[in-house]
Amino acid sequence: LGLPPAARVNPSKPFKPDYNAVREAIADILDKEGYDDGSTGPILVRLAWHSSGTYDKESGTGGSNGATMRFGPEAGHGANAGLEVARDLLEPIKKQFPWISYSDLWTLAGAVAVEEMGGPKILWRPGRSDKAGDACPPDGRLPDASQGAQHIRNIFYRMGFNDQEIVALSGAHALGRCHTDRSGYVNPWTYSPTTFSNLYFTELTDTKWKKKKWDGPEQYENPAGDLMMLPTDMVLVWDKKFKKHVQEYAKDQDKFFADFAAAFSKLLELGVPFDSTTPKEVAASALERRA
Ligand code: HIF
Repeated sequence: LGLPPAARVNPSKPFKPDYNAVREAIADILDKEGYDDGSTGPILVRLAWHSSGTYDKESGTGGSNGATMRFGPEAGHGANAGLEVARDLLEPIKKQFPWISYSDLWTLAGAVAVEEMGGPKILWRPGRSDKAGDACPPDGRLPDASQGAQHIRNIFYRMGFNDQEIVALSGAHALGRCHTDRSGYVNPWTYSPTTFSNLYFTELTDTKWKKKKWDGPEQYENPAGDLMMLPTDMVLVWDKKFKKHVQEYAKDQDKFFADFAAAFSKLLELGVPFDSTTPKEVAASALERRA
């Protein structure tokens, strides 16, 4: 019938997927004592982004539809180092709700993580289906942190984003940290890496960033040496067109939240062939339910 197995159990009771239950289950795995800064939220945001950011608007390939990072070629791409941690975290939830596709689950996890860490509501709707390993996008679709403004534009314009959206998305680096054993870089971008805020932009504009003296890859550090910026982060203040948006978001957190929510939702939906009848939002967020 093409229906999920659960739909066939009791034909008199039509199967209705409970996305709110999945949201609750995701919210419940975020706090994790002893892991990084105490939250798995940041790495779930990174998984949602890396599974979506392979999209190429010309060929229509890549993007979140497919969850092809389950397979060897894509899981092994250098940019995805460490993301097995996030995929493994979601595996018990996939087992608990076998009717949800990995691609819907990974993107929903990113949206729920942003919301639960204090960020804006991210409009999310289901409709992604999982593809086989031969649908893996080629390596090199995700950005390289050691490069400059032209590279960032090439990568994000290929997905269909503009300069303002690039800067808005970049505010997600308020979250999480770099790991020497994953990317080679070290440290978080802000002092509140488990709270979604506009601190990334205030750090960029207010702090004196200097090139870090070490054997590792080129990165920038604050005077205390405990916060970091990647070369691709510094580009946002070195490039005048990017910088004006950085300054706006540093001053106006509400504007940042609204623009981030729009751009992140767009990112998670790139290349997804939604049925035109799918409502833009199917479920209240876990946060709203708990309120
Ligand atoms: Fe990241 N990003 N990102 N990123 N990223 C890292 C970590 C996170 C780039 C590079 C890196 C975005 C854009 C870019 C998050 C979310 C987003 C790391 C460190 C690198 C090197 C990985 C590690 O060592 O563990 C580059 C070059 C980007 C293009 C400018 C997005 C906008 C900011 C799209 C985005 O949402 C998150 C969250 C993390 C933290 C992960 C963690 O484990 O804590």
